[in-house]
Amino acid sequence: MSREEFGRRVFLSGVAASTVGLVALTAGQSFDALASLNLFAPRVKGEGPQGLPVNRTAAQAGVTTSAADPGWRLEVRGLGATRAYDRDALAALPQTESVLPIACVEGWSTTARWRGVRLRDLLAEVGASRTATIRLESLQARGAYRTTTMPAHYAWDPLTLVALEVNGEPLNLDHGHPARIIAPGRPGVLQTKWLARIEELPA
Ligand SMILES: Nc1nc2c(c(=O)[nH]1)N[C@H]1C(S)=C(S)[C@@H](COP(=O)(O)O)O[C@H]1N2
Ligand SMILES: [Mo]
Repeated sequence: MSREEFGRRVFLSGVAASTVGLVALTAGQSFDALASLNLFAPRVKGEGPQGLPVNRTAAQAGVTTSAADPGWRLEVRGLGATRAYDRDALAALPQTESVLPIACVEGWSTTARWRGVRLRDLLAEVGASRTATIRLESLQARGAYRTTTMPAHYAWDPLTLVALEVNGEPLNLDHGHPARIIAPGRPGVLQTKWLARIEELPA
């Protein structure tokens, strides 16, 4: 097991353990109890829509029009096949819930309950290789965070989602509507919002 893989397993088991503990402690309470999982106390706890801080708004990213466009499609491009999904098509696929943090280098971390389509399901649909690096691209036209590459072991992790919802509601525009990536063990900067394209890179 590589060092990176080991670190990730430790992280994942930590999430699993804290989730179990949380359920035990908060059975019957609202899920807002997750706010207590904030690791570094954000600038203002729970600040931002849907109980989650926003680092860059849709307006700041210049995507208010493109992200709200009913003609939006998520393009999934494998080396051998391409598919496109509108939001309804994504919502019609099997949905998975992942409880995962956004951990921003600016000094806050907030755990949320995400719901959406497993990235691995979309990759399998276009016949992507299980070892290929994946490129994620945002509607955002400019800026360092508009795109990221994801190693295969994150892309095929069953917790990694193309999220459509957070904390029981459709994603707010500022949190990445219509769809964003949420993956375990990756810094916030790599959790790409306002997804436009998912691409299998050549080996
Ligand atoms: N397209 C895009 N995705 C992005 C960003 C961005 O500026 N543009 N910021 C990243 C950073 S630094 C963080 S911490 C998280 C914050 O997600 P949130 O605003 O939904 O809390 O989004 C990430 N995804
Ligand atoms: Mo961030």
